[in-house]
Amino acid sequence: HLLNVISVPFDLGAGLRGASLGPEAIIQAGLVRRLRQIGHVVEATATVHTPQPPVRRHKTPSPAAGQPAGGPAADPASDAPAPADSRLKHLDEVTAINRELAHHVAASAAGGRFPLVLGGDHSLAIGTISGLAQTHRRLGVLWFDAHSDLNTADTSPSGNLHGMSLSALLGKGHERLTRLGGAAPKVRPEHVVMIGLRDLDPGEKALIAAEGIHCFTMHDIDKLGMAQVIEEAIRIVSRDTDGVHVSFDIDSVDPAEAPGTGTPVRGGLSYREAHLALELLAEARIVTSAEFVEVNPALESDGRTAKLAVDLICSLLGETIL
Ligand code: DIR
Ligand code: MN
Ligand code: MN
Ligand code: MN
Repeated sequence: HLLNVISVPFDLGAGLRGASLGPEAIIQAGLVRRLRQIGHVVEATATVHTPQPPVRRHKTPSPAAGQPAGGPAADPASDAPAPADSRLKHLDEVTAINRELAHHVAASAAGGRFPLVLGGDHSLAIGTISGLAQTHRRLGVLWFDAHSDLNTADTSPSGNLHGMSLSALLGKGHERLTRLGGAAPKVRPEHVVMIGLRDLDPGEKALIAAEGIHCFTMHDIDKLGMAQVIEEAIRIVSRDTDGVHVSFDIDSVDPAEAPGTGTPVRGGLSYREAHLALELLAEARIVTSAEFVEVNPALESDGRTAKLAVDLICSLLGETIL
C-alpha cells in the first residue's frame, strides 16, 4: 500500500480533553517504522489543525485528569452560550476541523492512497467518511466501538458530538454536520456494521431498529466468536459496495487493555479478539481506509493505549506473527 497518515489532534467533540494528544503518542510509539517493516510506503504525513486551546498534561492519571471539554469556568466568554450549543457542544470547531479533514482524505483516496487517520475524538469520522464518500459512492463501514455514536441533539444525554458522528453520516442530525461535503447521506445504513457495542442510549437503540443497522454487540461476540462475527461482517460490508472503511474507536477494546480513553466501558474486546478481527480483515483484503480514534494519553501514565493502537493498526495493515 501507499499510505497517507493523517494526524488530527482534535478533541472538542469529546466530553474530556486529551484525545488531541493521541496522534503524537501513536507516532511516538513507532507507527511509521512498523508500517515500513511490513512493506508499506508511508507518504507525507499530514497534520490537520484547527484553533483549539492547549491541553495541560497531568502526571498522575485519575478520573480528574481529563479536563472538561467545555473549558475553564473562569473564561465563560470563550464559549457561545446559546442554548442550542449546549446540545451540540463546539459545533463550530467540529465543523471546521471536519471540513478540513474531509479535503485531506478526499485527496488521498482520489490519488489511490490508503488514508490512515489518527484521532483525535470520534467526531472526526464525519470528516474522514465525508471525504471518502467523494470517491466511494457506496462505502462499506465497519464501526468498532463500545458505543454506537448514533445520537442527535434530540437524543444525546451529553451534547458531545463524538456521540453523534455516525448518525450525521447517515443523514440524521444537525445540517452543519449532515451536509458537510454534500447534501446526500455519506453511507447507507445497510452498508454499516457495528462491532463491540455495549453502551447504547435509548434514542440510539431506536435508530438502530428503525434503520435496520447490522450490529454485533459484545453479547453476539461472546456467543458466536470473533471469527464468525468478522466473516459475517465482511459479507455485509462487501455486498454492493466500492470500498470498506474501518472506523476503530479504541474504547471498543476492554479498559484493562485500553485504559487511556475518555469513555471506557467494562466488558470489551480482549487484546486477542481485537487483533483477530483486524488480522482477518487484512487477510480478506477488502479494507481501503481506516481511522483509529479516542486514544487519550492524558488519562494514563504508561502509554499502553497508544502502543495498543500501533499493534492494532499493524494487524489491520498486514502484520502477521510468522
Ligand atoms: C454517549 C457516549 N452515548 C453520548 N458516547 C460516546 O455522549 O452520546 N461515544 N462516548 O464514543
Ligand atoms: Mn466552543
Ligand atoms: Mn465512538
Ligand atoms: Mn466509544
